[in-house]
Amino acid sequence: MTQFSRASFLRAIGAAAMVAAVSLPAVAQQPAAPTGATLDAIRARGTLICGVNTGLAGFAQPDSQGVWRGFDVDYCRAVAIALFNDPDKVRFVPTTAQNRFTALQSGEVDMLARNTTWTLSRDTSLGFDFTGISFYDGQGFMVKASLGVRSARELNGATICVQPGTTTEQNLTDWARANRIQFQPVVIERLEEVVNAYLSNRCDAYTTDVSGLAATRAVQARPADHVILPEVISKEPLGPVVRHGDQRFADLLRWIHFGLLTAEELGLTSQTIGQAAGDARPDVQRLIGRSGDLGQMLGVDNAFMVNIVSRLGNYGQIFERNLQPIGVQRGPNALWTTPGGLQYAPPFR
Ligand SMILES: N[C@@H](CCC(=O)N[C@@H](CS)C(=O)NCC(=O)O)C(=O)O
Repeated sequence: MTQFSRASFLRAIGAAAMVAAVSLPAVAQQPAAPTGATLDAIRARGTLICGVNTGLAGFAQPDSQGVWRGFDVDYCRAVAIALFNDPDKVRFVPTTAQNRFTALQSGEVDMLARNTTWTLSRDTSLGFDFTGISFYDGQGFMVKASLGVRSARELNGATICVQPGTTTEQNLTDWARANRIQFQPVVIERLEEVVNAYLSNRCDAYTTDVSGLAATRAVQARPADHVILPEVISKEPLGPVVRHGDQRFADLLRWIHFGLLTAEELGLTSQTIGQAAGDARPDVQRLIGRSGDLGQMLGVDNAFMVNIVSRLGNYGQIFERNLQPIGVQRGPNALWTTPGGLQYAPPFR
């Protein structure tokens, strides 16, 4: 036991009401949606209903005018552009880590564009389809700089704040067991409350996806007072999710993501894609819908990628606009053509 042992455990006992057993999300197995049902429903309604985070800077958060902004938000807007040529034909529904899956299963939302990790059980028994990996992430820990902790290995005996219904909660248990680290979980459902618990020293560390830590740190009065420890203890491939069985909707989301990557790969930006008709490269002609009828194959306008990229930018532009302000680097989310980059789109043809 280290510096954390006694004081930490006493604090944890004080917060006993907040401490729950490590739990799995209360979601049931769900029958698959009929193919095309979601797309038909969205078209009939005239609006996409997108499940997003309750508020994570850079990913999904209403601005001072109440307009939703962020990386995940742009994925929702891209779908609305493909379907309605209008980025505002979206109703954003905030979902917590715990209630996001029931929201999707019950049909309350059409899709999730929300830091949700692709796992086997979510893909199968929860009845979902992950449509790609829009953001490669991993789980980390954040502590107050004043603690002087430099490594997660020093967290033996610590109280650790975590949200339920997450891979975070499961990884934390696995990691602690594998590394023989004792910890006291403080499990709190609402993001704001879990962050407040960390800020008010009810826990020594806060753990979630590193992107979530960066987003939380960026909005603190003094970000430098918080340190993200170097250990990344898991793989968290995040991406948009739909209900199982609705392949036409899943295909559309999948190829929007690949189209955004392809635009970046081809050097087409929000500023240039509108003038790309004269670009003789066959790949460009297909992406902008002047050959190949690829949009039609997805049930949308052949110019859907021009409409999306001209308004939102390509993948790199969406990334930089939303995530540079919170200090997130491209890292593994660089294109595959850059060393260390994992973002790769199959042929857009
Ligand atoms: N990627 C993980 C964690 C996702 C997650 O929900 N993280 C928290 C902390 S960043 C979050 O977004 N909470 C927002 C909320 O519950 O409103 C998962 O899919 O289980």
